[in-house]
Parts: sequence; structure tokens; C-alpha cells
Amino acid sequence: MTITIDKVRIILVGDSGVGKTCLTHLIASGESLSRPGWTVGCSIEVKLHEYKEGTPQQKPFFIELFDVGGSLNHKNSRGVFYASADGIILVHDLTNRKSHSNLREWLFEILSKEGKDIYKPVTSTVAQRSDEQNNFDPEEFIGAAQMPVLVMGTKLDLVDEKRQPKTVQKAGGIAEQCGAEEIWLNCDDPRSIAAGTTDAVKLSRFFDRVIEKKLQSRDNGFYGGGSVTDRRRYNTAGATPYNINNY
Ligand SMILES: Nc1nc2c(ncn2[C@@H]2O[C@H](COP(=O)(O)OP(=O)(O)OP(=O)(O)O)[C@@H](O)[C@H]2O)c(=O)[nH]1
Ligand SMILES: [Mg+2]
Repeated sequence: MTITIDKVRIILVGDSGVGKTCLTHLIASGESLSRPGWTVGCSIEVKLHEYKEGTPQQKPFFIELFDVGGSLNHKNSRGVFYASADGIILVHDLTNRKSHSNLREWLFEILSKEGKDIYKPVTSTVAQRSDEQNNFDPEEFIGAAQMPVLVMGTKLDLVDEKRQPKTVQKAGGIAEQCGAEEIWLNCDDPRSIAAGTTDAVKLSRFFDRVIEKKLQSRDNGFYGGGSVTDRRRYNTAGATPYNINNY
């Protein structure tokens, strides 16, 4: 017997080396990844998620995780992966404060790419653009885009509170500015987001929000991305529903 399962798309962005590929793999498979290579372009993993688990509305959804390579070399070409995103996971390295402050720029980059008419810069010179970027207000964006955001800090195992007390702080960070939930974890430890943990619940709630938002846009007739109607067949006999793709 085959059933049809809807999908949503979540993009993971953040500086190169923060751990997006390890995190994506951990979320999708529940396992840690020992030696990831740099991501060129984007790689995709898929997770089967139970929307509103334990309620009468429970329903399976595919969560497509678009792990976008963070290298500066691909800054101009990666906009294509942002199209029809339904949610964003902003990833930073807890031992690298700059990777956290750069998340504003990542949000700006997503919004200013073609295909997203939520926040279109009107200027074109480098100086004007940099000005626009500095004045960019994440809260305003989140309000306009209505796109669920989750902030995830990696390498918690490497944080030495005594030596780096100022590096790790939740208050006033990008999560607070966006009104987003935040998870800190060690991607090398599969128990970090194991079922039943607080962070697994947070993650599951985020997936539910992304799905809910998408269903709402579809009901309101705002949806134009095509992925809810682009359904996939899933063989309930137990075959792997999806492979990792490199785009
Ligand atoms: N100790 C520790 N190492 C981590 C953690 N997460 C990732 N790493 C390591 O950080 C390095 C970079 O991880 P990646 O997942 O490749 O980083 P990325 O963000 O995908 O990088 P790009 O593909 O270049 O954008 C690897 O050596 C990982 O093993 C963590 O939570 N703890
Ligand atoms: Mg990677």
C-alpha cells in the first residue's frame, strides 16, 4: 500500500564550519557524523515527522532539510536554495562569537535574494547595500516574512564557561530579536536531541509550526511555492523514502 505524504522545506544557514552538516545528519538520522566534508552548494536530508503527534490531527510529513554550504565563495549562487523555503534554522558555533553575529547577515542574504519579495533592497551600490544591511531589522523581517525561525548553537561540548564566559549568552541574541526558540547542543552526541529530551520537544514544536504556517498559507491562497502540492509517494512497506541529494 502506498500513501501520499506532504512535505515542507527548511533551510539551514550559518558560517562555514559551524556544524550544519553534522546537525542536519543528526536531525535526519539520529546519528552523529564523524568526518563531514565541506558542503559545496547544498545537500539535502529528509526526516519523517509526525505533525501534532498524539492528537487526533496527527499526520506524517516529510521535512526536507536543505543544508546550504556556508563558504563565502558561493555567496552569489546559493540564493537558488532559498526559494520556497518554509522555515529557517540559523546555526552558529558556540565557541565562535562572530558566527553568531553573522546570523543577521545570513537572514539579510536570504531575504534579499530574488524570489523572495519580502525584503527587497532598493539600492544597488556596495556602500548603499552595506548601509541597508546594517539597518536591517531581523524582527521586522520575521514579522513580514511570517517564516518560522529556530536558532541552534553547536559545539556545546567545547564551551569552557570559565575561559569563555562572554561567548555564550542567550539574552539579547538573534533568537531573542526574532522571537525564536533556541537550542544549544553537541552534534557529536546522538543523545543531544534524542526522543523525549527537552530539545527534541523544541525541535518537534518548530517543525509543527513550519507545517502549520504552510497549511495556513495554502488555506488562505497565499501559497505559490508548489511544494505542498508536489507530493511524494512513500512506500509503507518500509523502503527508505528518500536519498541524500547533492545539488
Ligand atoms: N566538538 C564538536 N565538533 C563539532 C560539532 N558540530 C560540528 N563539529 C565539527 O565541526 C566541523 C565542521 O562541521 P560541518 O558540519 O562540516 O560544518 P558546516 O557548517 O557544514 O560547514 P560548511 O559545509 O563548510 O558550510 C567538523 O569537524 C565537525 O566534526 C559539535 O557539536 N561539537
Ligand atoms: Mg557542510
